[in-house]
Amino acid sequence: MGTKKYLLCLVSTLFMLSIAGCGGGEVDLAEKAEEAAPAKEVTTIDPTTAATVKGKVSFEGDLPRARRLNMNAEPSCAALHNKPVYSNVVVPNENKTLRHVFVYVEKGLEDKVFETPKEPAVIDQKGCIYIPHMIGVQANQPIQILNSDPTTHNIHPLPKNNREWNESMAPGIPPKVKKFPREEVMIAVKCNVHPWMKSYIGVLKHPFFAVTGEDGSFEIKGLPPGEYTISAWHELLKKGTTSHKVTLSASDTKELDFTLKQAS
Ligand SMILES: [Cu+2]
Repeated sequence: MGTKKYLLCLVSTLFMLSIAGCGGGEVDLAEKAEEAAPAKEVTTIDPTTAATVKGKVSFEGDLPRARRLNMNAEPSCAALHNKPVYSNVVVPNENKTLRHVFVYVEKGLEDKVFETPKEPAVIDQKGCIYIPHMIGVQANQPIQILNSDPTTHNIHPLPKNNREWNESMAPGIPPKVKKFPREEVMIAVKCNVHPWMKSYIGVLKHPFFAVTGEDGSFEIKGLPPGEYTISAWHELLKKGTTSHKVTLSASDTKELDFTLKQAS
């Protein structure tokens, strides 16, 4: 895109006019317009009245068998493991709950502004898988990406609402730091070199999210009293109880359980 056309598009966006014709630059231009907007005042939450939602995410019905990852195409990856490695997509826990479910406040915080954490979230490429499999971050929070492997990876997020990029990372390379400025649940991440590598990043404008772990539970603390929609996202199990409406009074702790199943 030439400088003249670029400026034209930028100006159009700032004045909320049509950006048709700017081609693939919409995301970049929207980012620039957002950066230029005056910073809103950060919402103050009174910790003495803050509320909590917690619960667990279970599954219903049969789950697909865990898929074994075949790393034979890359002997340097296969050599990093002395036992079979399974896909992290569907991971049931012993108590019939699920790992790797992103639970978050979907609605109810639109009029509030939260400070961006300076502490980075971390994704490691280790054993030729992404660790962890799923993270949540706030918009513009730094994401530090490591390569702990003796092999080259090429990390490639596939956002729809943010700018797409990919980075080749040779062994021993210093960590890369990236950020996503706009909300997006979820951004799939792949490796251009190793087709079995996959992970997810959830980006929100607030800090009220959790990823379920070994006991399938979640806890979201510090919420101001209000009415919320709390939702659960899993890569494969997208049916069942995927969201709850909840009203939180001052200092409430409410329990919410989700039950996910596969689309039939
Ligand atoms: Cu890789």
